[in-house]
Amino acid sequence: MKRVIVCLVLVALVATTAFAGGQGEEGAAAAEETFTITAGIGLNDKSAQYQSFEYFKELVEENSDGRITVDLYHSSQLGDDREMMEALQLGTQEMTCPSTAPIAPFVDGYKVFDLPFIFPNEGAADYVLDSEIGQDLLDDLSDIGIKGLVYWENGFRQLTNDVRPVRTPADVEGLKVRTMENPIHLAAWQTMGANPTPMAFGELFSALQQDVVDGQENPWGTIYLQNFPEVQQYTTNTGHVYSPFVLMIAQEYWDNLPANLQDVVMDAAEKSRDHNRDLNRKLNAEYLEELKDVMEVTILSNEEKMAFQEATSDVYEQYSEEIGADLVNAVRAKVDEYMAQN
Ligand code: TK8
Repeated sequence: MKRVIVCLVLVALVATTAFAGGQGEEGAAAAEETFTITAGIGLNDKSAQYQSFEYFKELVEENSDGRITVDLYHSSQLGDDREMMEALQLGTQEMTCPSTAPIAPFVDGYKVFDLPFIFPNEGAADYVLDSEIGQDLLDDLSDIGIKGLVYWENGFRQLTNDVRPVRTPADVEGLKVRTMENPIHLAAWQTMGANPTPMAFGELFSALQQDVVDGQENPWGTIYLQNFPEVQQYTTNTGHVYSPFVLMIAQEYWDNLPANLQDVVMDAAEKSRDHNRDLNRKLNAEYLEELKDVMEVTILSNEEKMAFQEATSDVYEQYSEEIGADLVNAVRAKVDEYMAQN
């Protein structure tokens, strides 16, 4: 009997050691698993957005001890904003950073950022985007298989065209303006008498070059770095919409990252957000000065800007219901809160 018990104890010991060892081997393998993030954007490699992604890459690769590699692609090499979002949904790409406008057809609430003049300045935009309002919209992306990490900045959008100088809404009459693929942008230019055409960003330069469209609207840095002055003669500081970018990752890919690596990615996202905003604002101001040497730049007075705000005010009524009056009012209240403090 004693011999049987000794044998049983020995078998149990061997089994435990084998299991523990196996568990240890499995645990060690998981701790060494490596990950590759393929990330694409539409702007080129001189943009503040790409430089911010390079900073994000540096932080992630360093703080994951090399367990995560980030491969970056720019200039719509992997597709336009909508196509890259669809690639995240399909699992064929891990990250992208579109403007919020092309997100709106996927998630209604994002249309609130397309309401003309809803943000009076960058500080108010930051205050809303980094509040629970912005976080709720980031969380809403999980409904379409995407995790929204943080907001970066595209910036205030300025009109360019190659037909005439624009100083009043009447000057926009009949202009074929390319817009992002978003109904509110179309409505805003239509209400001013323009002839807007939705188009992916990657097709824009050749459309301007071939006069398929007369004009477009983007922040100063994009206008300068995408060489639009080669095909556009006039620009005006309309500042009609503030465009956020959303730094996003495929939800399934995020869910499969170990918790400590999720922390590394989120930390890098937050640090690169702050870096991006500072850099983007600095470069947009610098590029406006550069543009004054190569384009006819019309600088509107506050009163003249107000004329564009009044000319597009109908768009609010037209879309507040669709977006949800609660969300529109919440954003406006948050903006008022910021303006009252600053
Ligand atoms: C780049 C676009 C671009 C946007 C546009 O991917 O489409 O005009 O302003 O920055 O997101």
